[in-house]
Parts: sequence; C-alpha cells; structure tokens
Amino acid sequence: METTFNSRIRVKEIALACGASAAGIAAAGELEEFKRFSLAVSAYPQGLSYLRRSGLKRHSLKNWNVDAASALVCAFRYWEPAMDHAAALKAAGDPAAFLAGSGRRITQPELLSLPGAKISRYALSRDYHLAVKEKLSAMLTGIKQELPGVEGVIFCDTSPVLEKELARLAGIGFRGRNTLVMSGELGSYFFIGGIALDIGLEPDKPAAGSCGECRLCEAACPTGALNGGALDAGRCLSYWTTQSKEKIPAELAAKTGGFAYGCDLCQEACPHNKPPGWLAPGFETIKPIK
Ligand code: B12
Repeated sequence: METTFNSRIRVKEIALACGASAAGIAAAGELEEFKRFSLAVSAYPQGLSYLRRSGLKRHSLKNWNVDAASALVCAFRYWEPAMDHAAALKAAGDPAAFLAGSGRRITQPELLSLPGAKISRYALSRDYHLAVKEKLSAMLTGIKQELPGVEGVIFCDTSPVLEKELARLAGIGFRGRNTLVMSGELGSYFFIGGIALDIGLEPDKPAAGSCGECRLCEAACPTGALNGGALDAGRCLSYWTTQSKEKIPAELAAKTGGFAYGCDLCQEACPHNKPPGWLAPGFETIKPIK
C-alpha cells in the first residue's frame, strides 16, 4: 500500500487522540541492541527464563509478526511529579486486598503484611495490560478508518518485542542508567505499547540524550542491582516482589524500603522524575541573570 508523509503524521495524531502521551514510528528491521539483550538475559534468574526462550523473536519485529513493516510506539504516562504517592497508597487501603482486587498475583505476602507496605506507582492504577491495550485497539480502529486496508498487531509488555529499544528508536526517550526509557518531558513513569503495522512508515529519529555522569539511581538501589546501565535482575526488588515464585532472600527482604509490590526507588531518585524546581544535589544550575 502506498503511504505518504501525511500517513505517518496522521497515525501519530490518532495515537495522541486515543490517549498516548507521546508517539513515534520505528522501522521493523533487525535490532542491533539484540546482541546486548542476549548477553544480559543469559545471566537472568529462573523467574525470567522466558526471556531466553522467546529471545530470537525479539531480534526483529518481523520474527514475531511476519507482516510488520513499521511500528507505532507509544508512551502512556501513569504518574506525574506533582502526584503524592503516600496519599495514593492511603486511598488504596489494605495493600494485599487492593492487589487481589486488581487481579495481581501476590508473590511475597509476608512483605505486604508489614506496616507501611508500599505498592509501586505503576500498580496503583488499573492493570496496565488492559488499560493500554484498550487505547491501542482504539488507535488501530482509527488507523484502519483513515488508511483502509492497513492491518496491525498490538503489543504491550507480554509480547516478545524489545519495547524499550523500539521506543528509543521511535524517539520516545533515551535509555537511562536504571535501564528504563527516559523522556525529557515525561520522565520515566510511563508504559510502552505499540502496534506492528503492515505499512512502511518513515521512522522518527532515535531519541537523543543520556544520563551523563548522574548515578543517583545506582546509589538509591538498596540491593546494588544497577551498574553502568545493566540490571542484575536477581537482586532487583521489582523482580522479587512481582515475578519470582520463590521467597525473597532474607538479605534482600531487609532492604526493601517498604516496597512490597514493585519498586520505584531507582525512578524516585531520578532528576527527570522530580517536581519542577527540584535540584539534584551536586548538579550545578545556570542561574538567570538578575
Ligand atoms: C522482564 C521485564 C522486567 C524485569 C527485568 C527488568 C529489566 N530491566 O530487564 C523486572 C521484573 C525486574 C522488571 C521491573 C520493572 N519493570 Co519491567 N519489563 C520487563 C519486560 C517484560 C522485558 C524487558 C527486557 O527485555 N529485559 C531484558 C533485559 C536484558 O533488557 P534491558 O534491561 O532492556 O537490558 C538492557 C540494558 O541493561 C543494556 N545493558 C546491558 N548491559 C549493559 C552494559 C552497559 C555498559 C550499558 C550502557 C548498557 C547495558 O542492554 C540491555 C539490552 O538492551 C518489559 C516489556 C517488554 N516486552 O519489553 C517490561 C518493561 C521494561 N518494564 C516496565 C516497568 C514499568 C518496570 C518497573 C518500573 C515496574 C516497577 N515499578 O516495579 C520495574 C523497573 C525495574 C528496572 N530498573 O528495570 C516498562 C518500562 C517503561 C519504561 N519507561 O521504560 C516495560 C517496557 C513494560 C511496559 N510495556 O511498559 N521488568
């Protein structure tokens, strides 16, 4: 099908109109980053071994969906700097009951029963797999109306797709030292989801930016799971509290900072996620001329 410059603009407009916080286009070819992914997952714990099994599919979007010619990749913000985590936790009530009520599997019940147990920000809203997929479905319907004959397949989290790399290539954000995609405008409190489209839309420019010398996330991780852009998933509190079927080792359980489902410590420390006006210690600011 013939596409025009206008098609890519319209596809992104539809995405934003259907609830994306940001949208971009990536090509569907082989991903150079796959080499680093393969190396990194070879050391991942048992609870994430599915990443090794479905590894090859992640090499290219076409390995997952043979018709893919480009990807619409979107960010969906779930937290704003001015929002109050403590107040949201209070509103959620009993953590175990809240998680059970929102359909999430409780992995470490003993942590959840401790006073002040915290649920991470991303899990305080409706299950994002459902919320994001609804928005992506609406986008696909809109795209099909605009460009008759186009087909697409939705992905969000559960498909064997290197979502963070596609988001970087689509210009959504750069890779932070905490391994998450970081946007200048949105910080990192957003989900990634997209649609593999069977039309070859012109890709966006990959996002520029980097963490520079900032290592606040590494310093904030109480288990030392972050190092130079790599995550030791076997030490990540998010892994133990959302994915693992085994009991969290006592050494790590003593360092959760109260997080009992998911963990935000590496994101809380990030200057990109701080309220406007917040100054990172040790960072110089060029002051306005008086
Ligand atoms: C498996 C998984 C996890 C695992 C492993 C996390 C991880 N970093 O790998 C666990 C359960 C721990 C996890 C936790 C979280 N997750 Co998660 N997770 C995924 C999933 C399903 C796959 C990610 C993956 O491929 N990991 C494999 C590793 C190898 O990939 P990687 O971290 O990208 O590794 C790269 C870097 O480490 C780098 N690297 C490796 N070595 C080196 C060395 C140097 C020197 C450098 C510079 C780089 C480098 O190269 C690697 C390959 O690109 C994705 C969804 C998807 N389908 O992509 C969501 C996803 C990444 N998760 C997400 C979220 C929200 C979270 C949490 C914030 C939830 C929470 N609050 O608890 C935490 C964050 C923890 C963290 N700091 O990563 C979002 C991230 C959105 C964003 N803004 O980036 C995603 C995209 C889900 C979604 N659709 O929105 N997650």
